[in-house]
Amino acid sequence: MAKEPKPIEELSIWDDAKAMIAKARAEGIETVHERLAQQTPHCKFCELGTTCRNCTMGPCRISAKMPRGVCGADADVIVARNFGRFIAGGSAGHSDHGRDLIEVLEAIIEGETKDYKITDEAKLKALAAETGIEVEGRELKDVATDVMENFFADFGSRKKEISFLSRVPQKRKDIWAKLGMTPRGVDREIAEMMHRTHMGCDNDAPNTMIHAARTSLSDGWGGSMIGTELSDVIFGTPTPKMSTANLGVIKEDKVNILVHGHNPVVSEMILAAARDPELVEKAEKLGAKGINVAGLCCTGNELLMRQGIPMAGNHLMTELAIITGAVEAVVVDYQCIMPSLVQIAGCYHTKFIDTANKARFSGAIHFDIEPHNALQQAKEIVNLAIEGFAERDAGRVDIPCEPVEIMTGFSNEAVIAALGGSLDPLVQAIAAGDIRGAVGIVGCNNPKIKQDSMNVELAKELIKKDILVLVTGCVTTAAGKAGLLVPDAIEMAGPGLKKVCGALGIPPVLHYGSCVDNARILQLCAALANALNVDISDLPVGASSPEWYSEKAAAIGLYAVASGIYTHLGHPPNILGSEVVTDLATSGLEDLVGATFFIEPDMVKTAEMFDERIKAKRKGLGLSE
Ligand code: BF8
Ligand code: SF4
Repeated sequence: MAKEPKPIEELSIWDDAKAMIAKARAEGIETVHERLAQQTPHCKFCELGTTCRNCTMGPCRISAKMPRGVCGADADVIVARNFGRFIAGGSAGHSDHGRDLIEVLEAIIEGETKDYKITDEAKLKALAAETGIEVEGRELKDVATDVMENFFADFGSRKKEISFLSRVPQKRKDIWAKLGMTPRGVDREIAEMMHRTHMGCDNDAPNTMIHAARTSLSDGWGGSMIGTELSDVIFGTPTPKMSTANLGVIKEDKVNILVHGHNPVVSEMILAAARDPELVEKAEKLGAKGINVAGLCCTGNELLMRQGIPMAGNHLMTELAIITGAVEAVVVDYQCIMPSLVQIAGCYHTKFIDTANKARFSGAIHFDIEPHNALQQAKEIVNLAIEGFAERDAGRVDIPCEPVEIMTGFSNEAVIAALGGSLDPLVQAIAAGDIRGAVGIVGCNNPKIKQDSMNVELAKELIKKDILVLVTGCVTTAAGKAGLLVPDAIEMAGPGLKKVCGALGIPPVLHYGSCVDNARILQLCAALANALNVDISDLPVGASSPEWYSEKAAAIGLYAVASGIYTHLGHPPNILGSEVVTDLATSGLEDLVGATFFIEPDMVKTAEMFDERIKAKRKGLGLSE
């Protein structure tokens, strides 16, 4: 018998979400919330992390009565192995995305594409110089070739360490070297994680956890950082700009195309095609007032940061956006795309289009977007969307709200430019206590949690305490819808933040990009630590992922901790079946890497924990309150 899903009021803090969940239920369309009810209660063994399917002597489940699997592995070994593979999955996602950017750079260099180009030459040269490549007196193409080869090598096994370790404070590198945690090639760490967790390899839980941390570091300082930096080189480094967010960005009188996924390689081309005068004219001939491209999830963040394209929603809004009935096409690349979108699109005139061979969806229209054919394929996709406009059923359209304003585009380069060319004013504001510290709130929605309740509450609690907040990923839309991403939000902040952000005309919550762009936050922390000649773990900073769900979010959390950043999670990963692993994650890592995870579902308490930590770190640096 079908289980009752939760009442709508308990599912989201947003009116647009609640209106669309109600519409879905009225129209008999199933969403993530109904499916969660069906899946609840979840398997206790899986929740604790004590199931193992790594060989066919099993599968095995560990309990007090059955303390060892068939091979003899105990709960500690099994939990650590499962967590290690979880981290490898997340690191692989971000990093394979980063590799795709190197391949686009390669296509540009080799003249295989005219659709992409090097947009930020200065940034390319700066990256080259930072990673030890000669720039002076050389052709741009030669510099670009060396950058490309260097980054490709960062994925392999020939390097002792990845290139961007040049950014890491020496004290941090010494800690990693001592623990055997220095990230080498990205693919190497991920492959080694899979090897170690094969039956009969790494059967010492703490040792497996150290390699999990190393794997995540290869993502944060490797794959993700390469993804962010090359996206800036190819599509431009973000600068501050205004945009809008929520389902109100979908326009009743326009052809609406939603881009969803992560990699700007696809969404930038869809945007370029949507601006093609011939296609705009065709849309107008068919009765539309133009073509509207809006973003979902992280590829939305990428377009928002660089092009100011509006944001329709985050993870739990992706199904609901289609339920407006006004979406002609959802164009996806990869990651965090619920397969259910194909079925929901099928309930309307919406075309669901996938574009990557590594992320295909049964029932979708498939286009293979490659560097050599990207714009032409994108134009065909936009054309399909335009033709779909005539099929829209006006009687089923409901766009539930007006959009809210947001400010975006805070790359480190933009922040430094706004500060007059160096980080010194930021360091001074921290020293003076106007900005007491900073916390990055990152990650997802999870249907187990009332959508965005924790993301928004934590941001509000922190800025009240003069703690600057940086947001990425799906927290962006949450903060934006709550009115936190506009300069007026200083009214919700403490006096110090109000003074500093007011003087700069910026919000107290800064949009720092997509999930791979957490690399920007790592870079900022490293630069601050270097400016103060301390380690990252000495800084009054923290990280949080209140509503996380994905392997990628876990990898982000772990690379933050391994980089020395105290990190909050709103709910635990599936590790509680091992005391050894849980204790290591929540306390033991402090002695090893100078930071731990803490798990706390209450956001007022979470903000207090960050406050305490920041107080202690300020004291350690000799700064007054
Ligand atoms: O990489 S925040 S739900 S969309 S995993 Fe996914 Fe989480 Fe959103 Fe972006 Ni990140
Ligand atoms: Fe069971 Fe060991 Fe095989 Fe895992 S590796 S399924 S614990 S026998």
